[in-house]
Amino acid sequence: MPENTPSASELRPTHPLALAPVAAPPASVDGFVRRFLQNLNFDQGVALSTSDDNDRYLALAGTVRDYLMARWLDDQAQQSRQQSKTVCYLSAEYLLGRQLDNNLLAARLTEIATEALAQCGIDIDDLRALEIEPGLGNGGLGRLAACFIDSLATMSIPTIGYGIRYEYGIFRQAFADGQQVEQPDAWLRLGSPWDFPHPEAAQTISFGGRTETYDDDGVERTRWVPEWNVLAVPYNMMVPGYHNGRVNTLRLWRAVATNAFDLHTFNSGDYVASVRAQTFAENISKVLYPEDSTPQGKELRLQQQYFFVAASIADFVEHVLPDGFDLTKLPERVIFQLNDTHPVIGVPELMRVLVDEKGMEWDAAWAITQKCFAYTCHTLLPEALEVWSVDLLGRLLPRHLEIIYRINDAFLLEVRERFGDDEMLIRDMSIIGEHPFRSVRMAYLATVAGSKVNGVAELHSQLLRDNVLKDFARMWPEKFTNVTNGVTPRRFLRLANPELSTLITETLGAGWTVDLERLRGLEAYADDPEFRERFAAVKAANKRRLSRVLAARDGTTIDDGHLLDVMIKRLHEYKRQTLKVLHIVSAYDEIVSGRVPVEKVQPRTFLFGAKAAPGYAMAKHIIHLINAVGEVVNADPRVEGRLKVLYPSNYNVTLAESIIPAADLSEQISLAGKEASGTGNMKLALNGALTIGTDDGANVEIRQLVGDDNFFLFGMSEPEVEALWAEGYRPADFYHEDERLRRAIDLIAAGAFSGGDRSVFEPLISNLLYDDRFMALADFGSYLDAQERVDAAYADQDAWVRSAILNVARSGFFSSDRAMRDYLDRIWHATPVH
Ligand code: 26V
Repeated sequence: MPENTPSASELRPTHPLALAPVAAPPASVDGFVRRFLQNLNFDQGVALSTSDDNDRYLALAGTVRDYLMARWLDDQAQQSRQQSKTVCYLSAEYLLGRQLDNNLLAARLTEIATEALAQCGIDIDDLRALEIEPGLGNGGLGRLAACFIDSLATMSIPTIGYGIRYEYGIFRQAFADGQQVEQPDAWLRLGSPWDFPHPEAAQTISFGGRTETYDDDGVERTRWVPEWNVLAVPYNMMVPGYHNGRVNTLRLWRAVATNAFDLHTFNSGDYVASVRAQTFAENISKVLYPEDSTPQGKELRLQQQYFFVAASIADFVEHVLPDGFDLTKLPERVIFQLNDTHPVIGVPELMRVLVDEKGMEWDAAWAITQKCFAYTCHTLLPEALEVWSVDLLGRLLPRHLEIIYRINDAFLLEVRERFGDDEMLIRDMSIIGEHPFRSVRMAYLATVAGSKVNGVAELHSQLLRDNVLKDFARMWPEKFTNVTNGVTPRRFLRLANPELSTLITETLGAGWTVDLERLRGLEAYADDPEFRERFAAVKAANKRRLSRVLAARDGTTIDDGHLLDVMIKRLHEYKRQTLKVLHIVSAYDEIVSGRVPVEKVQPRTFLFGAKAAPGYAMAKHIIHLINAVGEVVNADPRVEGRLKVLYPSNYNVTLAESIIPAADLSEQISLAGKEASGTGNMKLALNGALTIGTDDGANVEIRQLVGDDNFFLFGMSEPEVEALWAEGYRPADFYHEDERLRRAIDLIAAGAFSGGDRSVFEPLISNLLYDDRFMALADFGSYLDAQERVDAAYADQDAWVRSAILNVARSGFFSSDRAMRDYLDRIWHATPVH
């Protein structure tokens, strides 16, 4: 290179175009067509005439992205300039659902894009159908994270969602002979137009090794000497706000082997072993763990957790904060929200960064750390509370274990000061548990470290304070708060239910999409015959739409006049899909035994959607039973098609968007005190389904809001559940005392749904009769009575539609926008930046 040629980094742009900010393409049909064809030609490398649907989908996605890009670049630049606080949502899961429609809607491009493609001879619906949803979550917790980032963008809150870019998301479910089989979810197979890799912003994440102390100018300090590391490469996704021009960022990390990886093996000549070791490192972001309640203590899972949290903290400190930022001011600039315990290893990580890397005093670092984290708990099941064996944690993250010990020592001193030397209490509250093995209790660590701890519905937060975390609540009552969950009205009403949305907008005006309390205005129309008729017509149209979707994928249909009764959620014993099956079997038994004349039966379609964790044997038996019952009931001529059981496989966000608007009845039948909140319950009520439910999770608040007349309550309350346990629960007693229950169970046990083979469902039956941890039998009678009330209510269509309208009108509270306002007021104290 000649001496005086400037290096690339010294070059400064002089061309006027290079100085101007990026501009969005013109928001017109012509502008869209031009950009779309450009993307097709130059990005996909095909002509319109030779392109296939996937090329076109990718070009369309690219075009939408181009429109959002200017705002995104702007908002990212602003993020590092501004002095305001950023919400960093740390979540191992984001169950996003399809992106295309949401992004078109947010950018007000739906009509333009539809028309532009039509002018290119393309039906946009054909392309919509191609998108594989990123299923980077298990269920409620992951979907909640997706709703929250949508609301935060819509409310112009500076936010970064941090998580993991799993190469394989939640497995695809198929059925073979009625039993679940899992298939890998290769969602990236056809390209991923919605994210951008940024290898230049990669972080090196270390593992293993040992710690050592050293002398730093007379001060003894500790450092971590790790054994191996992996690169975390960020992939950025756009999170556009609704009609506000804001685009926030979801930053998902992918594990890539470092070049320096295992140089030792490499140099020793074992090239193949060294390459194999690299793939080992890349396994970290390979697959989402499909268990959603029983942590298995698997090393790879802990690697995932540390991997994404360490990368996120480093990213924020090094790339988002300005150079030379005074870290004592960190709490003014960030709140790290811990979505359950999965990111809690971030607590000792931030301590390590502040103390070991930045040279801060322990106490100062701890004061900062406590202000920077807040913790949301999403469960009540004791077996779902995550613990890591000290052994494993010490091996993988030796420095973090030391830090956790020191946090615990200081904390237990505080406990002694407060409550005296009560050794039982010390043992109960210690972050380190001793039985059945020495372990770190992550929920306790989060509670000790967090500025706030919240549950996700009123009842859940109450039970956290009274049971699960009661000693901590006694120590720090002001730390505990509630934020009832919410769902985004953009995806789950505006997009999923366009006809109802149109009806609402015609009735109330357009503002409801960002101010859901306005739905209250519909109350005035609940008694208006014309409005009722239109509302009922929308529901009927949505049922026909769902019927077409099911026909296309499974060849099943929903018949006119059927009450659509849906139970859509993960398969778990506490959610009690079994109770639902027992109801179906009982209704079937009434018909075939001639006790109820078939023409008296209210036609109903029972629709299930549920995946079971692959290792959860009992859940898999229940899936098998649902399918087996469906096969018999659907085929029995004596039923005359009045009962129908549908179980479309692979329930996901996309399918939910078809089912929810069509539903009449929402099954929320968990044992009281077990479902932290539920969010499907909110989506269904918001779309005009009536709930049959226990007093559990957010059902409590739904019932309070919609009113007892518009909700079918049944079952024991949480205190009644406690009382029955205390008294000694014997499920077989209920079996003997309730004839309908006995007949239903006997029918299954006799092999009526297994070709006469009594062994098939034996494990399930004995579990119910002799264990029944979730008291399905105790609530059965009350459940059946409530179902009779449902049938009676449905017979009066006018009254039913009225109730459905009132459910919509009174569900505004369940917007995730409201939930975000609650987090902002009670926990985050961040403000919008417009
Ligand atoms: C737990 C685990 C355990 C280890 C393996 C992987 C894994 C993945 C996820 C989870 C979280 C389960 C907790 C959860 O999803 N809770 C649900 O959170 C919803 C949102 O707050 C709430 O509506 C549901 O009631 C609650 O069950």
